[in-house]
Parts: sequence; C-alpha cells; structure tokens
Amino acid sequence: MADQGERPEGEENTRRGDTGLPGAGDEGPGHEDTGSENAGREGAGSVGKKVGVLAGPGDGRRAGTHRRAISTREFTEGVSAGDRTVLSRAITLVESNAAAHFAQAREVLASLLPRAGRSLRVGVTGPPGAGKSTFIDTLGTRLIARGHRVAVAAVDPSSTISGGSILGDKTRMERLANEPRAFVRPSPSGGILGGVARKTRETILVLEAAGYDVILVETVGVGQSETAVHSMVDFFLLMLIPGAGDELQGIKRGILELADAVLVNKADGDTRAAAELARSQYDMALHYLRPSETGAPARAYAASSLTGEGIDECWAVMEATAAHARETGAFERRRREQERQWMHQLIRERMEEDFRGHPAVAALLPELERGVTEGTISATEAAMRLLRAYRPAGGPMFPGDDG
Ligand SMILES: Nc1nc2c(ncn2[C@@H]2O[C@H](COP(=O)(O)OP(=O)(O)OP(=O)(O)O)[C@@H](O)[C@H]2O)c(=O)[nH]1
Ligand SMILES: [Mg+2]
Repeated sequence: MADQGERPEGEENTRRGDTGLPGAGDEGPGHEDTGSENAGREGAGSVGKKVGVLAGPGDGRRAGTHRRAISTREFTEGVSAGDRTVLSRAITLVESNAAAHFAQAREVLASLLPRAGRSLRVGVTGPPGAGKSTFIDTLGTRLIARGHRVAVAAVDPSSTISGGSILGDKTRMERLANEPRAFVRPSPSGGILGGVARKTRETILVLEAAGYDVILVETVGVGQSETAVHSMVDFFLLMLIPGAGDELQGIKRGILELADAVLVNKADGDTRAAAELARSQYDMALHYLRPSETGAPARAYAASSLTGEGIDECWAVMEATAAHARETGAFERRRREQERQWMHQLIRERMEEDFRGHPAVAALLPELERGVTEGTISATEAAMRLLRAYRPAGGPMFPGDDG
C-alpha cells in the first residue's frame, strides 16, 4: 500500500456537501460544483479559500454560480495539497466535454501525472442491487480506520441512457461520504460509454495525485461497462448474490474470466446458506478458468456488506494479491498494458469520429450502407469508396487499390 506518510494536508474539512444529483456534467470548471461530492465545497486548503470566493465575469450559463477560473498552476498545487474544493473542480475540468476546457485539462493532467499512480485501484462490478455501494461503504470506512485515504468513482452506463447516476444517490454510502478522509465522486454523465470511461480513468489519476491511496470504482454489470472497468483497475472484484436463480445472473461468462475474485454478498440471515453454496459453485467455476493476470488464481468468497462479516478477509485477499503482483512485476505490467490499450482505444475513437464527421463520408454512408445490407454492393467495395471519399489524396487504401 502507498506510504501513509505521503498524505497531503488540507483534510480537516469534515462536513458533507449537499447530496443531490451531479451537475449536468458538461458545464466545466468555470461553474461552481453543485456539491455533489462529499464535502466538496468545504475545502479548507489555502487555494480553495482563494478560489472559492467567487465570481469572475459571467462566462458561463448559470448566472450567479460561477467562480473565477483557476489557473493550471493553482489546479496542480491545490490538488497536490489535497484541497477538496480544487480537487472537485479539477475533476469537473477533466470530465468536461467542452472544447474550451480540453487544453487546460490536458495541462493539468500532465502536471499531475508524476504524482498519480500510487494507489490500489479496485473495480467493483455486479448486477443491480448486489450490494456494491454497501460493500464500498463498509470496506471504505474500515480502510479509513486503518489510515488509508479512500476515493470512490464510477463508470456508469446508465448515465449514458437516462442521465441518472449510480452514485448520484449516495445514501448507500452514507458513512463513507461523511468521512473527511474519503472522497465520493458521483459518476460522470453524458456521452457514450467510451467517453464516460475516459472521464473515470482521468478522474482516477486526479484522485491519486490528491493522495488517495485506495480507489474504488463501482459499475453495474450490464454490458460493456465491466470490460471498461477491468481495463482501468489493479483488482477486479465481481460481486454476485445468492439465490438469484440464473447461475451466472446475467453476468457473461467472459466477465467471470476477468475477475480477480468473486464475492458472493449478502451472506447473512436467510441467505447465508445459499451464499455459501453459491460461493463454492463459483469457486469451482473459477477453478476451471485460467488463473487471473495477477498471477494468483481467482477464488470466490462470501461476505455480508451489511454486517461486515468477511469484509476484512476480502480486503486481505486484495492486498495480498496486489503485493504478490508487485513482487512478480505483474502489477506494473498490467498497468502498462492498460495504458497501451487505452492509447489505441483513444486513437480508434477519435479516428472513427473524424471519419464519420467527414462531409463526403456522411453524404455517402447511408446509401452505401443500404447497398451493403441489400447485397447490391460488397462490403469491401463500399468500404473502399468511403475511405477514398475520406482521404481523396491519401494514396491507395487497399493493396492493389490504384484510386
Ligand atoms: N442482507 C443484506 N443486504 C444487503 C447487503 N448488502 C447490500 N444489501 C442491500 O441490498 C440493497 C442494494 O444495495 P446497494 O449497495 O445499493 O447495491 P448496488 O449493487 O450498489 O446497487 P446498484 O448501484 O443500484 O446496482 C440495499 O437494500 C442494501 O441494504 C448484505 O450484505 N446483506
Ligand atoms: Mg450502487
């Protein structure tokens, strides 16, 4: 675990910010955060005081709620000092989709990067209602008692569709949200899943630079979000519940293969025996899958996030797995590989966007798509025409293509 001696100052703020849904997400750092982080508005650090005072010229959309812009240097210093107000605005900056914020977000990220990376990143995924938030609340509170600084982020596929947020309602992380040494960040909203995942990824870096040494990332396992989370964490915990009928609860088998551990939650009261049974079944299933990338074979455990039983043991597994992976070098390799894949992902997304946004492509695409589905033109021919339209002077697009 990261050295606790590195903890920054400025964490004497204890009151909780207003709960409430996260802001529109795209408003950027020129706007006051709506207090959606715990204690986000009560930053006590010096930069927070300075910049929290309000209110520059009206450069935004909601009159009366703007603070003055923060310089890149103030962002860097404030975040590094653990100033919660600046931290919260820095995250808003990197989450912003506004073109105007992009350059500064890059600068801030670049300057924070040397301080980032020193945490254990844990992804918690599972079906809706499995108890992920309750687990994070219980585990996070215990970790804080042990001297850790804990931050919670989310990859929220639902925000893409409904504008809702899995961490928007933090009532299930009440204890953690009230901890001055914890930071609960609601999930970013808006955009496609790739974009939302990018935001969470960069949010993690900012949180690390602020000195949080355990980052817990929650996501509902409903599709691609699990893979997105897996690609940004050191330990991927799959949470399941007993007695939900279907053996794998709609969780695809591929996800089980990604898991560094399975935790069967709600091993208490009436469901305790069923949880134990499910645990042994998942343990068996995992046994037949290859060992996880961290080198240690993945196992299944049972716990109750409600009573706390089994939670310390679960953390012990994560710590031991991480420690072992650090020793063997697998930890660092996994992170490097994630970065490499992430780079390619960003390139793919950006290129595709550029391609689809090209006027000639946009004009041709519907017709050619129809032709391909109707079988009147081959996919290769259609692709070649589109690529030529995209890059008319770009030379041959396919081997043997002479334009
Ligand atoms: N009996 C029991 N109930 C639990 C446990 N953990 C969570 N719950 C309950 O399960 C319900 C869902 O808990 P959450 O923590 O919100 O679950 P979640 O997985 O975060 O849910 P979503 O974010 O909506 O997908 C709540 O009513 C919790 O009180 C547990 O260990 N035992
Ligand atoms: Mg939840």
